[in-house]
Amino acid sequence: MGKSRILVVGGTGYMGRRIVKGSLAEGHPTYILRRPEIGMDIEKLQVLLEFKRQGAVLVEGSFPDHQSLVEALKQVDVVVCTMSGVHFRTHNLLMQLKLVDAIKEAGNIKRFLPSEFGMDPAQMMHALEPGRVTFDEKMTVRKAIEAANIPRTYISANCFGGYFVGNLSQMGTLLPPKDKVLIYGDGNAKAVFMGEDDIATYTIKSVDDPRTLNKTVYIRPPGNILSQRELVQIWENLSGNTLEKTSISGQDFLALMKDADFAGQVGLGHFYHIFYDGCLTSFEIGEDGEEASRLYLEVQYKRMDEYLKLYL
Ligand code: NDP
Ligand code: GO6
Repeated sequence: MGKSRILVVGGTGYMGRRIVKGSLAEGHPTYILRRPEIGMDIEKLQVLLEFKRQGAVLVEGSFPDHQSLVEALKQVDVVVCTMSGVHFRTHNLLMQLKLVDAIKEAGNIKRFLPSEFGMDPAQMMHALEPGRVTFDEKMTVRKAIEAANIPRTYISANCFGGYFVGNLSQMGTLLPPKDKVLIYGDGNAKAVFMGEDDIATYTIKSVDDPRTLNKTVYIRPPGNILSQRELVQIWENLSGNTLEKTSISGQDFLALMKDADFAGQVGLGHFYHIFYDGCLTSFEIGEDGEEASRLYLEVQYKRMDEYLKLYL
């Protein structure tokens, strides 16, 4: 059996471009949706042209144009969507419903991976407003996929290193603090931190795997299950610099919401669930799930000491 043809939707985005890279690296015939809405976005176009140079096929298609999506889908076997999450009150994730309709009509798609790549939305039924919109929309998309009986895999990738590790999980910055670090509560809730390239590698491995059919793949490798305090300790060891730690109570943390803009409120809610509730590790992976590092033992996933070295 040959490698499936993969269409990446959202291929110029943060996770999408890594998925494209991973797909090409694994030798999958790789297709990227090229949207006419690209307009004058020269950076996006250059990313696409570089992927084309590396062997990807660019296929034109637009969300408002149903038939164009159907035609694009007919050329491939698998669809990985990395549509943007909720950032500025634009409900991008629900645009995937159009993709679901097109997949239904095309009828040839062997596996669909919708845009998830974070916390498992099925575990977030009690999430706080307004951040819960991310999970609600992802669940709406799941319902549509399941109602249409589309073969699928959901990837729960936990915390992207770029947003949660380089900054020692400090909000509003992407770089490590120099003197002081804010610790969430006792700092001992266990989270899961991942290098983005490894998320892409595990994602691509799962697309042709019968073991992941209609399942959620949790990327939760044992070496990357860490508390915020452990993450800070790794950085202190690497940098040789001890940071002053101040703890913020859950109540005080949530009170920050009233002065935050929409995106900030979404972020605060997500951070609260991760670092105070410990929502990434508070459940066992059940019958409907698989853990990625147990499926793909050959992947040498990046540990967070290695990841943080980039920030020295
Ligand atoms: P990006 O914000 O980088 O956007 C990805 C792509 O979405 C864009 O490149 C674009 O595709 C497409 N897109 C945006 N707006 C539209 C639109 N109006 N119509 C059609 N396409 C659109 O996304 P991320 O990579 O940050 O997020 C991908 C997923 O990962 C989301 O589900 C998000 O929730 C999750 N995530 C998880 C994180 C974690 O720590 N676990 C961190 C950040 C995100 P094109 O390339 O075609 O222009
Ligand atoms: C990442 C962020 C970082 C927000 C997920 C505000 C969906 C998920 C781990 O877009 O809101 O500073 O699971 O000030 O399922 C954003 C979101 C993180 C990035 C969380 C995310 C994680 C989305 C910030 C900030 C570094």
